[in-house]
Amino acid sequence: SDEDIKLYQREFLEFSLSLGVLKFGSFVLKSGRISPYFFNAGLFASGAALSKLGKAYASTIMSSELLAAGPNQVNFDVIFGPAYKGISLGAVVGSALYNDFEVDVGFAYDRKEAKDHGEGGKLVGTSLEGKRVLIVDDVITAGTAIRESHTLLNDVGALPVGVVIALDRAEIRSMEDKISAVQAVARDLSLLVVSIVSLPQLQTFLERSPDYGDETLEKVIKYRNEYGV
Ligand code: OMP
Repeated sequence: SDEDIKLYQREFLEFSLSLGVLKFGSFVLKSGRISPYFFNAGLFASGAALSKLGKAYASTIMSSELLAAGPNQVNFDVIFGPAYKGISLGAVVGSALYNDFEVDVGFAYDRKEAKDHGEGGKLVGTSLEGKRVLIVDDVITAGTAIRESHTLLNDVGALPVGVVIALDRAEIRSMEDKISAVQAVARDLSLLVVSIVSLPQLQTFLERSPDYGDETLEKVIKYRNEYGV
């Protein structure tokens, strides 16, 4: 592969494999495509796993164009975690940004259903009105969930500036539309999308880690040739 990988990206892939978050085999995706690998972020399911996950997201943010001028400045005010998976992800990312980089941004999330008592409303956390917002999610394949968050944020007067995800599967949308969901989100919604790792980096990782076998690498290359951007 032509895609280089950084130390924290290699460590993230090793750690995901050790937890069974990243698996090789044969998996049917939401899209119906049959993939030789699958990433199940729901298996980051312990204090240690969540802590390391938050650190990997924070490192990605702090080595991306989400940085602003000035020491440890970012170009967003609030992290938004879409229900359900984004809620815990957003919380650990916000916590890691503070612990590792002394960046203190707000945090908010949505409910799937409105409440009829207590704090009420669909949104919980810091106010989003007039704020620059970073959306935190796990995997983007087709990008459906991101578009919903974008609409919701616009409706409350927030300015979505970017998306951070763990894995960009970097697959073409269709034979007629050979850009990825991430590229389409960047183009249609003017959002900067950054990921801890992407499919080309997974290939590089496998090329440098013979332990996972030639067969796995070959299947990933074949899948990338068929569906990769
Ligand atoms: P989109 O919302 O279409 O971008 O697809 C992302 C969703 O696909 C994730 O939130 C999962 O439900 C699922 N998924 C994974 O979690 N991991 C994968 O490796 C692949 C998928 C998928 O089905 O494409």
